[in-house]
Amino acid sequence: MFPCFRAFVLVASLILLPSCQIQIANHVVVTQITNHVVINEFELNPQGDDKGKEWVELYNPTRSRVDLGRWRLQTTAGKMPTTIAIPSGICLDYGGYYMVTYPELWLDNLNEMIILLNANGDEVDRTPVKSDTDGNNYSWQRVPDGAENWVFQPSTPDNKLCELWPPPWLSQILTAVAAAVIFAVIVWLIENRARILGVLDITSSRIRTISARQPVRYVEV
Ligand SMILES: [Ca+2]
Ligand SMILES: [Ca+2]
Ligand SMILES: [Ca+2]
Repeated sequence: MFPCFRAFVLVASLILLPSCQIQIANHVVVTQITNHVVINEFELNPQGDDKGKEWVELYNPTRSRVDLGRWRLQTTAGKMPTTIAIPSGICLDYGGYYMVTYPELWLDNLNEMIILLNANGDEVDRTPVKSDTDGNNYSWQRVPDGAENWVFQPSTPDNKLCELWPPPWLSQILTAVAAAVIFAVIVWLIENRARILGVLDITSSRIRTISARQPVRYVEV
């Protein structure tokens, strides 16, 4: 097959199909997910105390920007499965990552499975059941990113959110400036209401005068 045509087929399959087959090292062929955000990597058992150091990495392999606000992650193992809500304002462009962390213990080291739900509560993705008894920097991860192929290897925590315009800090400044301008206009109108009413009164009387002077025209039919 011609190289250009193969490239066209690859790009078209990434855009149009929910998944596609790609070849990685050692002639291994894996399925690449392309139609929804995935749980891409998770660290169940970091080195030392796990509290506050466990994390889950989300990845967007789709061609669309995805708003993750009010999406949730559910754990399933242990006595107290945990649900973590993603705050509003978090979004991912194509190829974006978001690391979900929690200040308490939330990922069991044994037989853990994590489920990703969207803002409507619909399941978007779930991991296979995995364990991590090593207590080091190894994590479970899709290899390559977004593939249905899970490998336990040195972790690659990534965090790459979409670029919002205007950025949140600029939005806050613009909102504050707009509120100040509106407040100043209202104060000025109140302080100058007498003058404004006088101008309006003079203008309306002049209009009435001009209207009264208009000659009457008769049209013969
Ligand atoms: Ca743990
Ligand atoms: Ca540990
Ligand atoms: Ca990663």
